[in-house]
Amino acid sequence: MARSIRFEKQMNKTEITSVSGHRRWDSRGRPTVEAVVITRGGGKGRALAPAGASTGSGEAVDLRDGGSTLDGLDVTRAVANVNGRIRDALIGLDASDQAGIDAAIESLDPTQGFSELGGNATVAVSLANSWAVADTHRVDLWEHLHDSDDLTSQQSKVMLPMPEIQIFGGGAHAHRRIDIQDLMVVPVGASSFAEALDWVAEIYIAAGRWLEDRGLRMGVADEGGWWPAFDTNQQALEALTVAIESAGLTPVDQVGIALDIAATQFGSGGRYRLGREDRTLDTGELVDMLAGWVDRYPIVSIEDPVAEDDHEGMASFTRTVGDRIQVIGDDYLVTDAARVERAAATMSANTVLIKPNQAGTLTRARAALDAAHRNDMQTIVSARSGETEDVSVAHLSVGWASKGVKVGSITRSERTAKWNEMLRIEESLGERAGGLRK
Ligand code: 2PG
Ligand code: MG
Repeated sequence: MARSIRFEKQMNKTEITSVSGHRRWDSRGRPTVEAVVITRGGGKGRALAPAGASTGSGEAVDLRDGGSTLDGLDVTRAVANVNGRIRDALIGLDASDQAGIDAAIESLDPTQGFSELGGNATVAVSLANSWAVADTHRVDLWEHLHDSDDLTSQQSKVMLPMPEIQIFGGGAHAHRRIDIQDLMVVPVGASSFAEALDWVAEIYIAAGRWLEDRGLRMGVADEGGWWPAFDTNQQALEALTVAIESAGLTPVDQVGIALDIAATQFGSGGRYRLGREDRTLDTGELVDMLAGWVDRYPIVSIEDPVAEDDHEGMASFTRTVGDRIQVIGDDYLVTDAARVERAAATMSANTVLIKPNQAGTLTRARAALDAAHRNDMQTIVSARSGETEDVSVAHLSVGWASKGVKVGSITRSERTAKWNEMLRIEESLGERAGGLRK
């Protein structure tokens, strides 16, 4: 008898006793949704929804109030949905059944992309739920999420994802001074996360100095990278290559370049407008231009080289350079398992960006990641341009064994919150730390 009472208590430790939604602020000074989930065992999970600026049309809906206050960007309706329908559906359920929790949320909203509840409401609750379970068991979130087969190589070492870190911002994150949205570095030769960040910080300093010397330093972009007054996209690539060398690092062997072209922002229907350069390219010309850059610069990765509707362009670009570099689908795949399967079948990308808020729940994001890994595609867990102190993506990238992690630059606290969390995870591993995924 005593045994069965103890067993019951054990079983109920992860029962959800409280779900609440709160209105908080993000890195662009816009309101966002925070969710808190509490379990019977005293576990508490908290998560905040991020927000994109260059979003794919197939993403879960970021529900905003509309109207004139705060540019229509308030989230009181999404917060109310957490405190109303979502809360009522989840109280009493077992938080440790993440798929069941996410299915319960899905059953409340039959629309594509959670347009009634708001993907910002659903992702905050879904993530908060996983934090609550981890806290109930007193383990780190990454450990709670990890599947030991994914993580362990020889001697049970845990490998950490390779970071892509922004040095220059452009596109929608920097008033379109240049068309490319993100110019990042990838410290491919670093042996640990700590060393990777040291290298990137040196490159960031060198890039800032280079800009200062030429009077090109304007400020910082949305994700903390420099926002320079470049006149052409190619000038940005030259500057980045020089910055890597000035930091005393060797392009290719030690540090590569990753670009997020975010081409949906400046093209559709196979026509691409390069604003500052005053040129319009068709898909073939854009693919040729980017492939030419791959030949000339130490580029290891290109994301969304063409617009989200340019399926043929993605396939053609992947055919051209996919055996040499990562070709990443972000707006193109929107963390959606079915789209990932299609891209695998048509070989129109070889890497999938995983953004939980594009999917709307952890279970859907995980399904996209699993679809990628099943098809021998790589994955990169990514934050958004609108962020907070939330560090969920750091834990997802380690726990889900993604190849990479992308959270913006090495400045601004909403970015360094994630990098610092990666350092904490690496330190906590001690002897188990297996270096970076290459
Ligand atoms: C992207 C992201 C992050 P946003 O395009 O990959 O850089 O930007 O969150 O604005 O979509
Ligand atoms: Mg992108």
